[in-house]
Amino acid sequence: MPSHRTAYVSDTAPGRGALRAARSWLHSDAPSLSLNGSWRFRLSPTAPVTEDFAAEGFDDSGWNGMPVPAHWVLQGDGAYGRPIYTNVQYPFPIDPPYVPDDNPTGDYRRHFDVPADWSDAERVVLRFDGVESLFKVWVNGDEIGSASGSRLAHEFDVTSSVRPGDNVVAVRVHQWSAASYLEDQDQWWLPGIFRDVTLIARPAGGIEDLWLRTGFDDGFGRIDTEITAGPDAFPVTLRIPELGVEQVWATAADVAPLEVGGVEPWSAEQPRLYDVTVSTAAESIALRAGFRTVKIRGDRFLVNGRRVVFHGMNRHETHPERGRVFDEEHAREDLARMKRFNVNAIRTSHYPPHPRLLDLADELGFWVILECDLETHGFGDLDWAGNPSDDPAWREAYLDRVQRTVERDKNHPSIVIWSLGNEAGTGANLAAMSAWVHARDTGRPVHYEGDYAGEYTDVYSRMYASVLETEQIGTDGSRAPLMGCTPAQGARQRTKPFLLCEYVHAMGNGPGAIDQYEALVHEHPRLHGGFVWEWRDHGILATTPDGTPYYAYGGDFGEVVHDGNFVMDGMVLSDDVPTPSLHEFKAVVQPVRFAFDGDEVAITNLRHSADTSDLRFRWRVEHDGTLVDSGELEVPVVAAGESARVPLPRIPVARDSETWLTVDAVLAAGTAWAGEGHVIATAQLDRSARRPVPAVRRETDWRPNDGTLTLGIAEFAGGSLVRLAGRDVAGPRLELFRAPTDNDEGATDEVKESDASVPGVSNAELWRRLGLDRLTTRLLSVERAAAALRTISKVSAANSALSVIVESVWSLVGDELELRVEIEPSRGWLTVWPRIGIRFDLPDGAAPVDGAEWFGLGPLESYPDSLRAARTGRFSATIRDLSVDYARPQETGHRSQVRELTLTSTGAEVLRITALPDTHGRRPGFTLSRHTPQQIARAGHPFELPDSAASHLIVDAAQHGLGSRACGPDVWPEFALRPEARTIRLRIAAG
Ligand code: IPT
Repeated sequence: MPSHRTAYVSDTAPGRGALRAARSWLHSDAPSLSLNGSWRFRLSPTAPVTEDFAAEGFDDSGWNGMPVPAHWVLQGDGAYGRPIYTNVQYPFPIDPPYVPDDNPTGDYRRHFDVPADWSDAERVVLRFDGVESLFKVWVNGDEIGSASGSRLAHEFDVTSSVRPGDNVVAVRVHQWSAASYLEDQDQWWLPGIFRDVTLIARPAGGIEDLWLRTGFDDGFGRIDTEITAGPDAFPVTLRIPELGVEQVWATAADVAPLEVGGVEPWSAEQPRLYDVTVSTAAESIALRAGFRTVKIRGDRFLVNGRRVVFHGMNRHETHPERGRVFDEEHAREDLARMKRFNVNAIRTSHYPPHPRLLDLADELGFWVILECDLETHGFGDLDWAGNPSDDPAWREAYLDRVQRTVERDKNHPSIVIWSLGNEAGTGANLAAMSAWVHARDTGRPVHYEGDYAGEYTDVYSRMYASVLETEQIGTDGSRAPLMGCTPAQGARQRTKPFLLCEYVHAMGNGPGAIDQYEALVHEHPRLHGGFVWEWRDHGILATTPDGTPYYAYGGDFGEVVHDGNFVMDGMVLSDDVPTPSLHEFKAVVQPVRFAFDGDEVAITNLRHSADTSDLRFRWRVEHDGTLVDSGELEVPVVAAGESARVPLPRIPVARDSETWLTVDAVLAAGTAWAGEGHVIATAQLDRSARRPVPAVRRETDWRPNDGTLTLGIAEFAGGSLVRLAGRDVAGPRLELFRAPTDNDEGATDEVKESDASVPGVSNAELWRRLGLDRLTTRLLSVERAAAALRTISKVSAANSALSVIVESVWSLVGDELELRVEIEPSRGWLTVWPRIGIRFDLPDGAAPVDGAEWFGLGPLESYPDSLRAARTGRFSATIRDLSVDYARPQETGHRSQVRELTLTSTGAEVLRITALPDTHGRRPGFTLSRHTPQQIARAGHPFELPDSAASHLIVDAAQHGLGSRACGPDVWPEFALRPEARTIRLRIAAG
């Protein structure tokens, strides 16, 4: 039976006791004392019935140490339980507001010394910046109060309980509480005191709260100051030394808006900040103000009068060892990385981050959608029955959450939109939150995606809308109904600015089609871009029993319910490595665009407001990837939204090789986030002279043969290749399978973009049903001619009548070996195929292949719907670096449009392969890996891949696109690979 003492865990009220009103997180010179550090800690599997641990004299000598801030499940190597990952599901019965008796509860205690001179303080405040999920506080045995709202700040008045010298604080933290129903975000459940704990002396005559509402209009800055302070705080002085401002207000009644001339505006591109101090005799507050005005005019979202396009990321607070514990250095580096990849916006999904993150966003420059800590997604599976969002019993909790969100961060110029939360259905409590925000802050609009009908929000927002649907939203003429809207509501939504709060799901290898969304933004000004789901993988560093480190995902900690690797959907891997998709994003959204036209290039500046005076423009010419000339383009300064045409340099065109011009826009000087020369935009121009493709030589003297022979460097036995240049090689065999990507495994119902897909059934499942991962071969014929060998095989899978006929012709052309493979499917194949390739297996042996050099697209992997970051050039990589370490192994490493490929062993050339275009001019791609697709498909984590020193080369006539179907649209038809006849032609030589 739960005791009355623990009944409060099911209390829907957000807090009790001496909890104080929310206020800004300010940099003040008032004395404070960090209570971070080692606390005494005890974990109980259920909420203990007694609170005796809170008594001053309680003996905690038998307890262990626990760092604050930390999540207890990430400490002590499992001694304090394990993390749980769920996306939509609640990891406890849906029985609101109750939670199970099995409710891990952490009791924390520590001593602290209050300095003697704090006795002047008018008040002493104990602040918690983040505790998951409900906690109760005692000081020197006095019960102070309780609070919930894990990612929100809570301050308690502890004035009457603290004393100079030694004090004891005790905190009881429950992993589960009524509040857990409001915190069903797609992430790990990580209990504990995970943000700072601070004791603050509030001076008499100090500034309780401060809000500088800034604006910018035509060179003038505006500051509308709200000071929350007693009459004894005045006079109050506001200083902005750089602008020569020194304003003294004698009384509260005198405080009035200021207008300041000669001000430079703040923007995400030019994050101009001014140091401001606001002081009384007792306290001085330091802020960094940015001047900007946020407005919605019609269906445009404007900052300083100019339309904003969000090239954003959804950012969770996650770290493989610390979880949601903030590390400023890491966060700064992470944000600098965003800037380097042309990210200009952050949605703080789905809760306020550590308050310092907003200081960094102000300073480095991001448009921020600051989201409240709220999600009740698990009620979606109940058709939203019982959803707290529409239940008056939870109204106070909802309002408390949004008040704590807005009040804490209201001073940040980077925050341009408030978001009520995520995936919480709809209802009166959300509408009440919005009404409160509108009344409190008239300077920023309100966002909430779940308000489909647009009843209480200012921007129209959707997640994972397809390209088609997004286009329909951008178009006035479209009659297409909008999701969740009556025609009238849809018409209202079309009067607002639109953004995709989540799009292009970056799980595993993918997403594709980022460029299609980007193109729409420039065609339909109502569309304001969006926020990729999501920035980082949330892997947790773990080790296998034999000590191999890996990044754990759902299920790796034995959770009862979990959502597997759905938490590994970032553009940055858990260990900070940017994935190819982030490079693709960078290339797609590059703020400077190039259009080649004859002997000129038009350079367009798509930035919000910054001109191009911070950039230089470099060019280089390469012949088959070898540099032949380079220089700088003379480009006048191009204002935001403008273009300039400049002449191209003279380009020496080669006769026997490809000629490519590359133009880069680079930073002319270092910034806070990148060094001088950092490339922000690139384009290439193909100036190659046309060269004939050697015609296929048709042999006429074919006659049956046993297929055991030598042709140049190739040795055959029974019609099969056994050696190339003296090295054992098996193959080539038809390979139609790729280790399914997370998008291939996606089974969304919505497949209207791809008629070859089946609603509710993943393509990977269709491929497995068809046996693409277990093809078998029957040799139909072997023939030879004077200097050629021809085999014809029929390839099919057990229990399938579908087949593919593969004709391979090996021939000597002069002293060059040519392989031509004609691949022709039977009738009746209905699905898309993952690839059409031929695979060569090079077993382990002396001098194993361990790298590749190629001329083609690179340097990173690319797929038909993700080609924008790839450029034509000459590249090399180790076999290891040709694959990306996705958290769940899957297809990786495909390099498109290869012309020449050299396999190497410790730098020495082993085999040289030249790929000839097919009759449509298409060139194959390749992957080179230690593992076959079948081996990769069987592994759930990288450590499950078998040790291998073999190498597997797959030359693909084509690969299927990537799409975003793990959570969103399937591959667009143009990039979907249909079973079709293909030809691969290779010239192969010894290294
Ligand atoms: C959407 C969620 O908002 C986000 O938190 C994340 O879970 C994402 O999906 C998938 O990774 S909700 C989904 C039902 C579209």
